[in-house]
Amino acid sequence: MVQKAGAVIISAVLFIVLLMASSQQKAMAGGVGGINELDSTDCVEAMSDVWDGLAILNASEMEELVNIGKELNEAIFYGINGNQSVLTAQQQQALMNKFHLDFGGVRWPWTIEEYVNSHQSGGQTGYGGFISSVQPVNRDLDYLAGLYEQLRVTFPNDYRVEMNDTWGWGEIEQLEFFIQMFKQLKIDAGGNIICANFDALVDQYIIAVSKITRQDLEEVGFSCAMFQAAIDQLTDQQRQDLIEILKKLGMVEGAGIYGYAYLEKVFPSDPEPNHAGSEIKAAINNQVVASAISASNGYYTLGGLPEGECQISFDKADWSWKEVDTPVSLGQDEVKQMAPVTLRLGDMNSDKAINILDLLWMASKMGPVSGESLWADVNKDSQVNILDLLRVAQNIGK
Ligand SMILES: [Ca+2]
Ligand SMILES: [Ca+2]
Repeated sequence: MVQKAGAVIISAVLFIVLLMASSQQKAMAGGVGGINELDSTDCVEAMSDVWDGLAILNASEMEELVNIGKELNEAIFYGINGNQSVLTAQQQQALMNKFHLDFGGVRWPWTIEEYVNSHQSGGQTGYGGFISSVQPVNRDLDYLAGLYEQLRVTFPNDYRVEMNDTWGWGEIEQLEFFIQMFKQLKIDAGGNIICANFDALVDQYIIAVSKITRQDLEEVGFSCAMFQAAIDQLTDQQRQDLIEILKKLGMVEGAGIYGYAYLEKVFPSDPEPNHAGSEIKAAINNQVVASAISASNGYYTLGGLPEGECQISFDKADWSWKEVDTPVSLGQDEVKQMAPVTLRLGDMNSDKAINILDLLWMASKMGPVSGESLWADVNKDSQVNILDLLRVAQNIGK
């Protein structure tokens, strides 16, 4: 669930940028006969809501957004941070066959970077210039039209022609899709794209207005899940940055928490454990309202929470971990960082305490491991003996 959340956020951003790029590309396609082209300045004016939204970001946030866009595109086609590509080789082949699109065709973040570094607005280059250009007062339409044209040519000609002629999803449709995604796509505070929302936008602004079918999109891997998977490959910091930026853009719905849930080492000299698999649940009046699973480094995000008080529990089912409970109070749409939590070894009877009852239970399981005595073998040497009891005794009262 954590990964899903992150992916959603990234997806939204990526989607937006891609749409933007598509729109721009088509606008640039003006020179190609038969394609229904748009004037770049008209496109830029049609995107006023997008510029209004981006105008509240500062230069470093905009730069981070573009950099995250790069990471997402690389995740989709190549994989990042030790992961495999989100799209399979087969899906990438289908994407090329159907839409003439590959990694080279989605270079929009690099295009934006090159453009802002080589053009000025408001006397500034770089992302400061971009942010200056999108301000509602004295919006720099010439600068933005130039950027739009660069983005348009980033997309391959074959893609532009194919989308227009074969699929009937031309520049006008692509621009509208992009604008609506920017205005309507939502993620939760845990970074999960709200897929029902995503799918509704795809239905309304792709399927309903073109010859592209759901099956076509599935074959090329284009889905809410794909964008989520790309978000999942970001670093924790990038994911958190993305949530914060999208929150500023009004794309985050509901409150949420994030942080780290660690598993205790059996011995201090042990290597760092794999912290994956702890379940983090939020409950109100003992009713679970949301849950997430920690990643291998312990990171989790949990979104979709209402304003007010709720109880957060941390536990892991596969061993004798002691559940940790902590209350949290959230404001409307607040995203709160939680203190790190460490699950401790030794709560054999799952009563949320480590005490003599747990030691007595272990003592009744002494000998070679079999069945439920597996839990009592905390040092995993296949024997339940005094070493295990001594280790759990260290955690009494913790
Ligand atoms: Ca206990
Ligand atoms: Ca043992």
